Amino acid sequence: MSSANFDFDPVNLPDATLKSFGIVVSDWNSKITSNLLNGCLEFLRKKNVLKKNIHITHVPGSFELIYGCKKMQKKNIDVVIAIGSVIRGETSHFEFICQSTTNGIKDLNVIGKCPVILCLLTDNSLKQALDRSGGKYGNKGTEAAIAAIKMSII
Ligand code: DLZ
Repeated sequence: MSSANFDFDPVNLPDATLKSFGIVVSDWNSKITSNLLNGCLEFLRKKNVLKKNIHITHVPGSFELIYGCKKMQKKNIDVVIAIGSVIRGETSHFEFICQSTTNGIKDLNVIGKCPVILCLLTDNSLKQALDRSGGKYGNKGTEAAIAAIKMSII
């Protein structure tokens, strides 16, 4: 686990054995997003979520997570998880992508038929992103899986 953040305490989680999860993964900064995906999958499997109940789709960049998650919500799925990594460059693109993606996912949580967990790393550097995707600050993909399991019974 990443830190002393007890909101993501993996103990006392509901039974999600028969729940279904859709994971939409952005391929931009794929080294980071594949680490996040692995952390997420490892935890879901550790909690006995069946392989056949985990559906994975890839999209080109974080901005496309919105559409990917919208499509995923229409399937027979209990919780969707959006995985992306935005790393600050020298333009304002960073803010645009972070804000629009976050807002889009928020809208899906308001109008869609199942919750969407936001696992969007927004970092200043590649090193920071590595630290949070399986490095010294743990793996935010694992935290997303914990949040998803909690939301699967709501
Ligand atoms: C264009 C762009 C840039 C500059 N940076 C990132 C990034 O750090 N992380 C990310 O996930 N996507 C980035 N993108 C791509 C956009 O998300 C999107 O794929 C394109 O603008 C095409 O719609």
